[in-house]
Amino acid sequence: MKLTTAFGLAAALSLAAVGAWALPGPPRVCVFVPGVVAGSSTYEQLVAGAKRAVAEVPGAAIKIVEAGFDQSQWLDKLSALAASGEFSLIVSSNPAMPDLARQVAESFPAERFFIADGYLPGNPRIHTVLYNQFEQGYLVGYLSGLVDLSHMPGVTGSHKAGLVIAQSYPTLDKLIEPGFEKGLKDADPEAVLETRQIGNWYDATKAAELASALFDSGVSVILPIAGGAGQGVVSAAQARGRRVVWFDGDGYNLAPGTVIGCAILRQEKLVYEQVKAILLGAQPYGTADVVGIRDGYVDFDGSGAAYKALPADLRATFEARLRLLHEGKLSFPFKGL
Ligand code: RBF
Repeated sequence: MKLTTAFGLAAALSLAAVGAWALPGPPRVCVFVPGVVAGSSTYEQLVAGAKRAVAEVPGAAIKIVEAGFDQSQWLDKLSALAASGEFSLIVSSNPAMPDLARQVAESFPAERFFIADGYLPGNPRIHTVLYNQFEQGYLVGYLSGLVDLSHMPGVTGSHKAGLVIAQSYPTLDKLIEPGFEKGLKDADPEAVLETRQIGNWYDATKAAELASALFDSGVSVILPIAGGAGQGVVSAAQARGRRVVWFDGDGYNLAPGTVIGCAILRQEKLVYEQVKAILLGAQPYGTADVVGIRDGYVDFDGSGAAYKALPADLRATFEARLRLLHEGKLSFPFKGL
């Protein structure tokens, strides 16, 4: 049994070194960060997961490239990386990346791509895994509705919640926003969602202005989908004793007492697993997977003190709903973008 496993591993490693790649030689991975790493949980997890996978495969190498916030440069930067012929695999993350990878793969057919947090079925050079972000949005929408109805200090009972977004894009428009709204209305059928747009992923000052206006109009809880700019929403909430729900990672420590719930993605685990499997010879190109709560890649992190300080009956109601999703008794199947 042991021998078989050892042989299997050795065979997989030598396959990775000599045969499984369109390019010769040991695997060289490039992580293309479409933005900057600092302040973006999905990107921090992307880099950490890829580094962990590469460290476990002898001979494999990794390079991290931050492409910056100017989206008009991403295609050229990605093309240059493929043109260099240096990388057997380019790994990236966000819903805009599959289409850029598709364009680059047309010119550089030897290149292979794994894109997390994106969706593109049927391209033989690209593998994608999308998160069911309707579920992720639902969780914090439901929590926001319950909190607005509670009689906690700083809560207005306005029957409104806020969404401050960096920009509009298909997974935001078709999954995150409707999921948040559905959760909100399931908690409070009278509630309405107010959405405001910043225009980029870095302007925390503009995010704070938009959030302040929403809070001043009576909103109790805001969800930012804004990368590093989301910090501006947190500051505005802190200054007014209002609340924020967070996305992608653990945001409790950004502002203790202000961030009251976090709907998380287990992107580090997903990227680690996928990159490791590819480095060991798997060739999942052409497939577009979708993972959600039941698969363990979307979840709610209730470990923060501010969540635990919410009224016990509110948490019980929320956790009963979370359980329904975990058990599949409530589900929002992905129907396309
Ligand atoms: N998320 C970030 O945290 N930081 C970013 O800089 C960032 N840039 C993005 C740019 C584009 C064009 C798109 C479509 C998404 C971007 N995201 C970014 C969003 C991210 O992929 C994800 O949708 C959200 O973090 C919600 O999970």
